[in-house]
Amino acid sequence: MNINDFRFWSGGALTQAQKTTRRLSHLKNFFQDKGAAEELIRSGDPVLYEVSEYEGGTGRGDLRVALTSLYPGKVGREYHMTKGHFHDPADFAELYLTFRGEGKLLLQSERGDLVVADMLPGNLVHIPGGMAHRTVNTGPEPLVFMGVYSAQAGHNYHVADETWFAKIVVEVDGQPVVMDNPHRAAPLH
Ligand code: S6P
Ligand code: ZN
Repeated sequence: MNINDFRFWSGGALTQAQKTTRRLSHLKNFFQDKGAAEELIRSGDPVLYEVSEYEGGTGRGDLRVALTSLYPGKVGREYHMTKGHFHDPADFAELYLTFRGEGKLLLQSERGDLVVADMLPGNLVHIPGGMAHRTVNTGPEPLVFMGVYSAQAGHNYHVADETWFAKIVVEVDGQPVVMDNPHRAAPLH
């Protein structure tokens, strides 16, 4: 199953997706190994993920649905991941449902409190308001998941470099390991 296999019905009609493609060149500041990132960008600039967003109205109480396909691979020893963001306003929650693949969801507050959830087919994860969220694909297949959130939520990407999240997800002896981020900036208090 991939994101193009889904169809969104709203108001009795099929609705077109708004599509976004994220290549490594857009995310090079987020990975630890800048040399590995530059090399991969020079040799083709891989697509890391694609997102299809659907809107069921824009009013108070309306919902938006986003389907993401995060492709497998690594930059250095770090697995492919999304940029990560807070919602704007930050207190809007989200619900993730994984359809395919395997990965980790990092959830981190502005103070630096972090929890990790497993993304596996059938796992529903509640992302409370006030938690930045980043997805990491630790498996050999695309990680395909859906997020449902308020149509009035924007996205705040001030987590935009390799220093913000307290943990990184890397391959060690063929296995995914969640470890402390060696470039972590001092948390805000
Ligand atoms: C939207 C939801 C997802 C992400 C997508 C890409 O609130 O959390 O649709 O936008 O997975 O991640 P990012 O961090 O690049 O927006
Ligand atoms: Zn989100």
